[in-house]
Amino acid sequence: MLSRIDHVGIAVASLADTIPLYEEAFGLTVVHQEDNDRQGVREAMLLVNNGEAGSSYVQLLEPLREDSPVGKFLAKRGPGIHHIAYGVADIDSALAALTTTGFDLVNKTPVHGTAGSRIAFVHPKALGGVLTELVEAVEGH
Ligand code: CMX
Ligand code: CO
Repeated sequence: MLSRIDHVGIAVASLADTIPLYEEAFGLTVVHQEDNDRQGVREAMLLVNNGEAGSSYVQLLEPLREDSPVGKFLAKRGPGIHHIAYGVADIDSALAALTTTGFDLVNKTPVHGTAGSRIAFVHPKALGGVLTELVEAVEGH
């Protein structure tokens, strides 16, 4: 079902303060930045690798609102790893399979993700405390 690790989502208080750390430490560059109002985040995608199965990224997430998932996470736990995201070729069939096997989905149908991708989250309580995102990327991302 999974084709790759698409990204690791990291909660940060400030994109402006954190992006330079990844540039300096690993020479990564921001290849995409957007506000996703529905998710309550301003995000920066830093490319790690373009692989055969698709690309992988570090996703830095700054909250747009205190009552958003990332805003609440920062208040409770501070900055750090927020979620892991796996690439899938067909998110509809992946969600159907998870529903059949009884996993608690945050999104029962896909919602809008980075750069026009279709995404859905599995609840962290269902996967040993790890918030997990599935990503069906747009061709070329
Ligand atoms: N990782 C692991 N556990 C998490 C978590 C995370 N990122 N976020 C919340 N939790 C845990 C909390 O610690 C808490 O556990 P306890 O009950 O043991 O204290 C429990 O989940 C409930 O936490 P909460 O703060 O009350 O949060 P909510 O129930 O309101 O929301 C969740 C939790 C997963 C439904 C919400 O964070 C969500 O909808 N996440 C998916 C959307 C998202 O994260 N969007 C931002 C990223 C966008 C992107 O990647 O593009
Ligand atoms: Co993500």
